[in-house]
Amino acid sequence: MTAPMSSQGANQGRTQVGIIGAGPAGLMLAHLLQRAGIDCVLLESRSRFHVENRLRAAVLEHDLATLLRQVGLGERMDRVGIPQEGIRLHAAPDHAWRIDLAAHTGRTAMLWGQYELVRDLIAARLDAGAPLLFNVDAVRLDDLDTHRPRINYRHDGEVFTLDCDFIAGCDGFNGICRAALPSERLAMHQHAWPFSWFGILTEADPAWPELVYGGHPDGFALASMRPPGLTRFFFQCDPDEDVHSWSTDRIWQTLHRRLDAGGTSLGEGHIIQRSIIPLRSAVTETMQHGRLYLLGDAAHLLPPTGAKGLNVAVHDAVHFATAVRAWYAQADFGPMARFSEERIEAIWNAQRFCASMTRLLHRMPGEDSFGYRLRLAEIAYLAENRFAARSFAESYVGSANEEMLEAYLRP
Ligand code: RFL
Ligand code: PHB
Repeated sequence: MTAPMSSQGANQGRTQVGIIGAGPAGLMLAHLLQRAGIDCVLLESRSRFHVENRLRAAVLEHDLATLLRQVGLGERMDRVGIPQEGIRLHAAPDHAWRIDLAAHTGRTAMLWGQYELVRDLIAARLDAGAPLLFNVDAVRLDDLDTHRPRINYRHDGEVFTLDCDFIAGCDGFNGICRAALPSERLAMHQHAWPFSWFGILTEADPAWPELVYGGHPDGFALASMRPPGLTRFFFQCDPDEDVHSWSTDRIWQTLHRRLDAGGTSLGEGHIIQRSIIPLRSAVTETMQHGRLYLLGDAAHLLPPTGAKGLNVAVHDAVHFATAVRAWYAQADFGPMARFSEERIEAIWNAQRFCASMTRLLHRMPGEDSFGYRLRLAEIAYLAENRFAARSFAESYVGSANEEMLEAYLRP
């Protein structure tokens, strides 16, 4: 596809919403705006292959799975995705609990790989003939506090400009958009956790039909899955660990020790991919400057223990699309003006949940036997006390978003 242009001149284009970054936030925003008849151009710095094969997240909240069905993205998810009616908590080798998400909330989570969602969104956009440019680098944003903010980008060695009504910065944590906010308007609250995750993808059938979160005295571990028949494991490791210094035997020994419980042992298989993932939390306040809005990881990071990063990114997109619609349909700027404040409140709630799960299940450096027994008592209380389990289940499957989704879906 060639770069969008208009009569304004060679290498100069115009759109209503310029979107930088084709991750879940940017792609979902483009999909929702397109459905509402609002014109947008999506610019992505990486190749289509790269974006469609990034492993990343997998757990979708109940409402987001519902939304995907309602906006024409549910068919493959319902055929191939794995609904999660419960999750398991292990404190191997003696303790294994299950939290029944469906019984506590009447709702379920959906295990649907982020790359699958991204593939469906890209296919829908390209099938509709809507502009989505890969291998393009947004390099500079201009005139953000005017009515005509502009994106300057490079494509095939040439420089282009795109005039917009609004710019959505969906370019992840290392993109250019957050840096375009004036530093005096920006507060960054961030925390680097003192451990990382070692992640592998393996050709092994999952031993458990549901996600297993392990809180072992040695440290955290997690068994997840990717259909068909792949298992995704993670375990806590030191932050300065080298992925190559772990032999295959040592990886499996660590996983067995931290996850096997209740007489069940995880299945081993050929390891297709291995990586080390640092755990970081961050919240950017504010998420807006002039006509630039930050969405998804561009504005916040959550430790993956609570499985909220993808969900929060897609909620940002739904919320922003609703606000943009109100602007074009009713000239009502209220929702745009409230976007940052409303999202930041929701993001801190997601941070609360992810941080509490991270503290509960990971071994802090220097933890003694008292510290571990206290964590074990907390894990047991969470799993066995029905009020605690219900509160956990509500946060995990997602709550309090129904009104917003209804507002979006209302014609
Ligand atoms: P993304 O996905 O990082 O996409 C940003 C896109 O912007 C592009 N880009 C640019 N494009 C044009 N010009 C520039 N100058 C650009 N600079 C960057 C990038 O190439 C990229 O394509 O951000 P987005 O859309 O905000 O999505 C966020 C999610 O990807 C992220 O929050 C989740 O993956 C986090 N996460 C999880 N979230 C969940 O909700 N549930 C989970 O189960 C879950 N598990 C996880 C996770 C993240 C993980 N890692 C790898 C940190 C598990 C892991 C291991
Ligand atoms: C995953 O399958 O990638 C996954 C699942 C649950 C999490 C984090 C990652 O909390």
